Amino acid sequence: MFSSNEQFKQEFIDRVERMSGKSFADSSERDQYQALGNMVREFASQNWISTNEQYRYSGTKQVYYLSIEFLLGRLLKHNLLNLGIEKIVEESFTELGISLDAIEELEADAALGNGGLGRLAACFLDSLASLGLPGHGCGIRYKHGLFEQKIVNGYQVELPEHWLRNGHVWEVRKLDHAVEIPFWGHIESTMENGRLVFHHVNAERITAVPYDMPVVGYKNKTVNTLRLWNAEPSAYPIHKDILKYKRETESVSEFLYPDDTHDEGKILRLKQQYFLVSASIRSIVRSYRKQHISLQHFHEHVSIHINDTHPVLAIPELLRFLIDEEGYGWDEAWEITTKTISYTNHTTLSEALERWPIRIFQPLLPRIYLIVEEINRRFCNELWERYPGDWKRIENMAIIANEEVKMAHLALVGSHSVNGVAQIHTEILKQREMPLFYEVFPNKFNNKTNGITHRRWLLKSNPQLASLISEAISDEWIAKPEKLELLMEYQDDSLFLEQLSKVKERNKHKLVETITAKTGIALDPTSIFDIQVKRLHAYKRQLLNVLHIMHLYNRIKEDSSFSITPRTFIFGAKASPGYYFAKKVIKLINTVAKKVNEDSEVSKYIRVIFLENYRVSLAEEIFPAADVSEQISTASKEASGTGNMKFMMNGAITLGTMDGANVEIFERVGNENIFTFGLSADDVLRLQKQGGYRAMEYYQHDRRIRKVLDQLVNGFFSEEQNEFEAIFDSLVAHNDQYFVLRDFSSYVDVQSKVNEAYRNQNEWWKKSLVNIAKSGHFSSDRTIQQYANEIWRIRSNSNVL
Ligand code: F58
Repeated sequence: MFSSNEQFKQEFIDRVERMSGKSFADSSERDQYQALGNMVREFASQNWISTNEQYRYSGTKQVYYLSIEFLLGRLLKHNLLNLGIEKIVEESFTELGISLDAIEELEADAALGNGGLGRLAACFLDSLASLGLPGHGCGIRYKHGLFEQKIVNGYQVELPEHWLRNGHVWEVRKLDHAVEIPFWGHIESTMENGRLVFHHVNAERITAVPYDMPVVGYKNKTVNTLRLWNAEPSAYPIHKDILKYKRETESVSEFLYPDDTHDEGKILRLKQQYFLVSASIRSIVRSYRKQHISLQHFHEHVSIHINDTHPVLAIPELLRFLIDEEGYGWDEAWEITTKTISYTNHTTLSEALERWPIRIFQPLLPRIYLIVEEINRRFCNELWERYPGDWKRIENMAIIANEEVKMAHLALVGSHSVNGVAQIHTEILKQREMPLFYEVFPNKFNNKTNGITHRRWLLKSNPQLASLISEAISDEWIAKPEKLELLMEYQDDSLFLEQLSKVKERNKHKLVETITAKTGIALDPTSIFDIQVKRLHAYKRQLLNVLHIMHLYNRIKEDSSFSITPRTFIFGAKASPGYYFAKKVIKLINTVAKKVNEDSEVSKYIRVIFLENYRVSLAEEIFPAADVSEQISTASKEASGTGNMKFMMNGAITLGTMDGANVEIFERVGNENIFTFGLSADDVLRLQKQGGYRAMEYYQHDRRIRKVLDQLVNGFFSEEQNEFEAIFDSLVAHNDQYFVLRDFSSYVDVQSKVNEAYRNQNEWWKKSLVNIAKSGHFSSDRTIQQYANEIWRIRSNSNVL
């Protein structure tokens, strides 16, 4: 389309003027952003249409990835890169005196997710399209994405996020594909031609309107679709109070994770979940129907994947569709459904498994509830035949028990594949968390270790490293990330290692500029950049990191001969708004940061930064600048982690527990290229069974721990005396469920090994190089290819490529 810079510039200028109604000279950066975005989307549209046509005519099997979260971040540069037009745009902009970076800044992050689970979905979409695989996303078009975080006086304050304020150039509203979703009301049944037929009477209907976004594959002409559903009032409301109905309807796609501490919030979340799956299944069937009349072979042409249990109602909804709307009998409908649906589990924390009270579920989704009851009845009967008299086991495995619907049980029973997201996680699911289900369905369980898209997390966000790599081993690694391994040849090439260190230095400078501009705090780019960025959660143990910093502070103060390699500790994390403990940890990090940074003696060695509003676009600046990647979860609790992979790919060294994907990073880079510490997952699980360890003894007998913990409550930080009492209590009074004090000593030791290691620069950059070289395995292309081959059984459509 753009054969030369001249042609691009002319079209761009015309477009800016046509869209803004201003002369190009008078146009604003926003006008330019809008024009560029539109041009790029139109450009992608040609391939979007042809990809859809190819899929339709070839009848190739399609996969739909249903997820309550898609943490996309910005799309402009990503799309330019994947379409292969970033060079022409960059050069033309330079000629026009426009900064592409400044234009990119105008795009709001699409933050329709809160962490790894949502970002994984976004990486998967990129890999599906880039591998030419027919895979599409289905989600919700939340009006407000994840809240914007402000830090006020050290505390997290949440502000509503407005990514749609200026519209979103990448989406296309498809009103003609809207569908109606029923809630509430009641079910009546009649006999018709010898069949029991169910009618949903007096239902309140919500219109689901799709907004489609193109998902552009990397230079391969494939453009898949991310379909996000918007909730709108139905044209035929039965409600008397129209305003109330409108408000309630729109609230369904208003917020990601509404507060569910009360029933109203719970109802809204469940409504969102059914809204997503029902709308998606209707649209999937509609598209399937363009080539097939009967749904008998649906599972041979369609795979539906559910990302965690949030979309698990896809199981009863597909059954309902087949039985109520298509007239299938239960057994046939059940077979089609289970063969269509596969499920990923993302947590070992049993408290995180979703359950819905019947009193909420049944009235909101009366027909779906009847179907879940029937699934449960049949499943319990089967169990009874297999384990006669074993009531306890059946109760533990039932889908409905203790007045609740257990969503994970529904997913395990109603799908043909259940996967964990790292080897250790899958083993824990099989052996410890779901052993009863593993015994019944051993063949359903499988592992798919997570991955990240190397195109966004290396090629786009760290262009200098990408070029250095390509100069050395050619750019073959972009299509085949496992080729990064060729870098191993440069382990002893001191010139290459020197260049690697220079790239890191420049990335650190860039991050320092961003931080200083935001906080006014000057940082030393020659210090070790030690970074922990992730959701704030007790099991991720940001607390262990900050307790260690407090300990370092004490060491520097106590012992004038104590010297360490200067280190900058950087944190970024959002705490869920209702999570009291997590918010206290944020306050503690900020309090310690202030004390450290303002102390001239201590700040010679260490500095602490809490980066406000951690999000995808900020992450893209952070990973390339890291030396040390903090992955310090209590072993057995982090299902996989994906930040660990992003750090590794950018040459940071992992400092971590043997948890989640850290274990597989360890296996690949070897002991000398990673710093591990702490209890193993087996230790933790064994101790937990015995009721934990004695945290109080560690407090009493380790004077380093005692000193730090006392400082939490003795006013040392000149804060209110009881500010950090809850943290102190979690460790001592409540016996430290996350083994923070137990792992403290081991963590201090490994941290001092990091200091030592950094002193030998040549060795350090060698470690860094090995990490980059071994990171290709953690590309989501590998992960997606495994899902495609082993679960979905889809193939790339070679005509599309
Ligand atoms: C994350 N889960 C896991 N959940 O914690 C992480 O280990 C894994 O790498 C990642 O999934 C991808 O598999 C996660 O992000 C959530 O955000 C929950 C969503 C529902 C509300 C509670 C948090």
